[in-house]
Amino acid sequence: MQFIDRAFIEVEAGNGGDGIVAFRREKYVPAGGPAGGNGGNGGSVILTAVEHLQTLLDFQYARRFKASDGRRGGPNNCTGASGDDRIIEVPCGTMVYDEETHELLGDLVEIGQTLIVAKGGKGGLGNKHFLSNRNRAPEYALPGLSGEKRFLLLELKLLAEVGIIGLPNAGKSTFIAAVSSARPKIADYPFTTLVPNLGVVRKPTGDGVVFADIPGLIANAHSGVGLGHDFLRHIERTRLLLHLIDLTAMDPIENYLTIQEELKAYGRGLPYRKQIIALNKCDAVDIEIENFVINELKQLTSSQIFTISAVTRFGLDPLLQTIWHILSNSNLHFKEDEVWPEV
Ligand SMILES: Nc1nc2c(ncn2[C@@H]2O[C@H](COP(=O)(O)OP(=O)(O)OP(=O)(O)O)[C@@H](O)[C@H]2O)c(=O)[nH]1
Ligand SMILES: [Mg+2]
Repeated sequence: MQFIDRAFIEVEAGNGGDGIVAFRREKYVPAGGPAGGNGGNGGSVILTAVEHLQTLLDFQYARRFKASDGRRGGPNNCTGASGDDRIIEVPCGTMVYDEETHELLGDLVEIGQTLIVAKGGKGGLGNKHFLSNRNRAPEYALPGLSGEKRFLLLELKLLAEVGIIGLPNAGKSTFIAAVSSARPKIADYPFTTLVPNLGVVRKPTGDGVVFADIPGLIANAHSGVGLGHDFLRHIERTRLLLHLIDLTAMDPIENYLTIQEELKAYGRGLPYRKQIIALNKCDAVDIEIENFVINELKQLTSSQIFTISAVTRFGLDPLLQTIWHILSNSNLHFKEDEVWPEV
């Protein structure tokens, strides 16, 4: 499912350094000519698309970016040092708009692609530049020009990488609320979630991964029972399914099988998508029940099984660690042109 991530940032290029007025002062050269150097150019602010970012999360904290100013020119025709460019890394797919005019300044699609969003001011000319036959000793130089300053809107279409599936009431929304800043409705009745919620979960490396919490599936959802199964299209392009099972349910094993059946009925690759099973609400059941369910599930699937409590947060860290590990395996990348076998 697509979700638009937005960030507002302010970028300011460096000012050009001033040109200066100076004259050659050398022994035995009575009237040295003009020798004031030009100012250095200001640094520019440049966006560059990188592979290791997937969201615009970092811009919640850092919003203002300034490149450094050019230095003043020096005597003896020395040009001032140029200011350093300020490079800002953004994820591939970032669209860049001028916030005031709404003009699209660029779309950073490819890794390594760059876009100058604020151009550094040119350095001013020193008096040496104004030497002419009419004026052998110009007494003036130009100041450096100001660097450009802009407010930008960055937009990125995010794709959910992890889809959370399970029966109604399994705790899917509670889970996404526990691991992200998403605040979906949570209630102790089925079909609380009617439209998918997305949450961005931060990896230890700093970048975010998008999780999608979708409405609960029930038996025969594929024939329209409950909320039907159309919303599964929102997780068709995820790389991993997190299957939540309510340990307090009457028959957690049956519930597991129900969801597998519904994935098969939906097809389009979902039955073959890698799954991790999380047995939720372990805070509310005895360890014997937990062990029984784990043993039964092991007979049915080779998927990894975790025990968690979305409410007390028990077990969330090891589960997320495993998810990050799986996602770092590039073989799991969803391929745009993949043809799903009919099920
Ligand atoms: N004891 C306990 N209760 C939980 C846990 N996780 C969720 N719940 C409760 O289970 C109920 C259902 O939680 P939700 O997060 O709304 O479940 P859901 O899977 O999103 O449900 P639908 O949106 O209806 O599909 C709520 O009353 C939660 O407080 C848990 O780890 N332990
Ligand atoms: Mg829900």
